[in-house]
Amino acid sequence: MPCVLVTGFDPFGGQPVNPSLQAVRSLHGSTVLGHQVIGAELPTVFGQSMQVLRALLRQHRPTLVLCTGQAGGRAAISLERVAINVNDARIPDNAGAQPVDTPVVEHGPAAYFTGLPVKAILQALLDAGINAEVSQTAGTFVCNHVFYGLMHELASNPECGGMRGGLVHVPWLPEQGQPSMRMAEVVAGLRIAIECALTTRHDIRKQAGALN
Ligand code: PCA
Repeated sequence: MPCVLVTGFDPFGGQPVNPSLQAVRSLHGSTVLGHQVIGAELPTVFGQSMQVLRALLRQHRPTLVLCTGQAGGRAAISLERVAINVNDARIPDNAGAQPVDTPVVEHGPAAYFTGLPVKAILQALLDAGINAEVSQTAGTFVCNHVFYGLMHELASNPECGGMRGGLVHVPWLPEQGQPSMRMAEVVAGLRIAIECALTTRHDIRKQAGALN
C-alpha cells in the first residue's frame, strides 16, 4: 500500500505538550484514500530532526510528506508557503543549541516553495468550517529548518523522485493558552489536508481572502 508520512515534534520551549505530536499519533495507522498514514516523531533539535526525517524518507518512501509543528500565538491551521535557508533561533532547541544566522543547507538556494496545494487545502478546510490560513513564514526555528531540509531533499535527492511535501503549523491546545484549537479539529484538519494534497495535482489560484 502507498503511504503518507506525517511528522510532529516533541514538546519544546517549556511547554508540557506539543499538539503536532498528539495529532500525528492519532493519525498513525489510519488510511486516507488508499494510503496508509505513518505518524512519526521528530526531535525539536537542529540537525538531528533532519537526520531522523531523512531516515524516515528512505525507510517508507512516502507518496506525500506532511510535516507539522506547533505555532503558539496562531489561531488557525497555518499552511506554510515558503521555507527559507536560515536558522535563527530565539530560544535553545531541545539539545541546547541556538544557531543564529546560519544556513540550513550550505550554498543552498535562498528558499523553496511548498509542494502542497496550499490554496486548495485552504478552501477545503474553510469549507469544512476549520479555521485556516496561508502563512508566508514558518519562522526561523526548527520547523522552518525541517521544512527547508525536506524541500531540499525532495528537490535534490534522486531517491525522493516523485515525492511531494510541505509543512503546516497548528495552534496551541486549549490547555496551553489562547488562541487555541481543539485536538479533534486539528486531526480532522490534517486529514482533510492529506486528502486534498493526494487529489490535487495543480493548486487552485485564488486570493486567500476570496475563499472565506
Ligand atoms: N514548533 C517549532 C519547532 C517545533 C514545533 O513544534 C517551530 O515552529 O519552529
